[in-house]
Amino acid sequence: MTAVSGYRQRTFDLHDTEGQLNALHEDGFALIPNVVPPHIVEQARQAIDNLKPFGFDREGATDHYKCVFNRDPFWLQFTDWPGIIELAEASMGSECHIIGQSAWRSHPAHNGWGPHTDRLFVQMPPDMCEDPRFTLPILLCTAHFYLNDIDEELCPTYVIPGSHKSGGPVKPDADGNITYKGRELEPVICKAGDVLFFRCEVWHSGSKNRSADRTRYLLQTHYSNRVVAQQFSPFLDWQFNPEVLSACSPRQRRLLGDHKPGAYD
Ligand SMILES: O=C(O)CCC(=O)C(=O)O
Repeated sequence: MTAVSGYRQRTFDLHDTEGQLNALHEDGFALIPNVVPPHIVEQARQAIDNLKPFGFDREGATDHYKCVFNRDPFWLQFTDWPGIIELAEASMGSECHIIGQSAWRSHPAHNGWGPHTDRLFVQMPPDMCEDPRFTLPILLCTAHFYLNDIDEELCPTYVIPGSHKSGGPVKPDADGNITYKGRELEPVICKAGDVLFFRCEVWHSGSKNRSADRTRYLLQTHYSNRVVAQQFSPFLDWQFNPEVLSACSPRQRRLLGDHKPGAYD
């Protein structure tokens, strides 16, 4: 763990896979500063500006483009970014793969508020989930690559540390407040190039863009254990882009689904 000033959550060195993995089990997420250098942050923002919507993409106050890895080999680097891929493999297995990759532009009218979990594979009482004899397996995670400095105005992601151990969905109390074990949703304030890697059961939310004229740029790479099916939009009409496939390293091909043959491997 590294103590970096200006962060509200604990942060981890990019290559501290063990510390990050422990954080996924304890807090439900790991915040990792200084992952993507400024020139690649800038290239990614420009590449998002050049995206054209198709299929289930949407544009408006929030522009949301799905499976961008299939549009240009540029995006492949965000599937196996050094340090991040080690955490994906340590948490979801050496045959883990991506189930999607989403690019966002959140303009001033964007309102992403809506506390949720991304997926609950099992539900159980909190005392069972919190029992130290039990470890909730990590099957699905998302890496947020932030492409701006994020402050309270620029739609930070919110998280409740430890809430993946609730064993269930987001549950407001009788007064409508959302807390878990006394902790509230807290904003992840961070820098351009930082990564928030979080598991699917943690209670989290997007939020409003309260700035006058700034747009948040975000890239999400969604990972899962191999047993979780890939969900590539536009689904039935999905076709791999040959230019992207031919640019892949063997590891990137595996992340796109080129696994060892065998249903249980
Ligand atoms: O916009 C954000 O920061 C959060 C996005 C989110 O919650 C999600 O994609 O599940």
